[in-house]
Amino acid sequence: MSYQYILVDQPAEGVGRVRLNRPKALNALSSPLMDEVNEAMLAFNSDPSIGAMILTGDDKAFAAGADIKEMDGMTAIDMLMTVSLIERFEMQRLSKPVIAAVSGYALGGGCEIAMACDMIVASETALFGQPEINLGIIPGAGGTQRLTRAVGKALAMEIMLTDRKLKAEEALHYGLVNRAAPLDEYMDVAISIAQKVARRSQVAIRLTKEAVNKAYEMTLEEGLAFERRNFLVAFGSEDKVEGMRAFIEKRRAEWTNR
Ligand code: DAK
Repeated sequence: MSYQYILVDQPAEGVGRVRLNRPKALNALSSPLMDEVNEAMLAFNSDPSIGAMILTGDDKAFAAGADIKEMDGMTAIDMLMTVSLIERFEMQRLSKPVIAAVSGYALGGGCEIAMACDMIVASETALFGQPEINLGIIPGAGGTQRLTRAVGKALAMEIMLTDRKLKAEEALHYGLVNRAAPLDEYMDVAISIAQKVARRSQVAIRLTKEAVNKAYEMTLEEGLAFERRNFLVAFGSEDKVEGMRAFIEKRRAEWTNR
């Protein structure tokens, strides 16, 4: 499959990577680019040889937001009817974990897509923000919800109402990202985390991801019931039998993802 706005590869066994590739526009998330990301991520999600994915940009920009030049000429109804990734795409809905490797700008829709991933690795140059307020709009792809859950109401308000931007170290401090790493290391860190995920049972990984995401959407009681159900599904898997036998026999487990 050849793409115009993204690069797709497998930097390590079991790891699929999608790189946004519109450097001249700081990887602004145009509809055609979004459609390509959607297609590539869905393809990885249904490829049995892939256990985890990385979504990234380049060193200067993860993504500077939705494409303002595209949105400039659009009406609200155009926006409503546009089948764009930013409107429809939720990394969270993919069954396999997605790690955002963020360097440079992650603004507006860029920040929102990173937050919709399961983990974020930031380079030291990463800058997170929701500057929509400067354009007379508000975040529309999860910013008001995910950022608030991630960093708390007070800071989220400041970021969204005053365009305060968070550097990598601050983002780490406030729990928005998993790791902050030097520019020449952040991708290796992301790949290493993705490999750790990809080496596990895809059955158990999928059930875990699902249950963790429910923590945002359910009461504790409902969430615990959901977790118990997923636990029992995992307990009935062939990988459970293999995992426990491998432990007892002091060998590495050979997962069949069944
Ligand atoms: N869209 C289009 N082009 C962009 C862009 C963007 N978001 N960001 C940068 N570019 C382009 C610039 O126009 C420039 O292009 P040329 O003029 O060279 O043709 C090129 O990238 C380089 O940018 P600059 O010259 O501005 O570079 P600087 O280093 O001086 O500044 C900057 C970098 C990131 C601070 C600056 O470019 C900037 O402020 N960019 C805009 C950031 C921003 O406001 N982002 C939020 C966009 S609004 C929705 C859900 C969500 C959304 C929409 C709909 N629905 C549910 C439907 C999301 C909205 C947003 O993300």
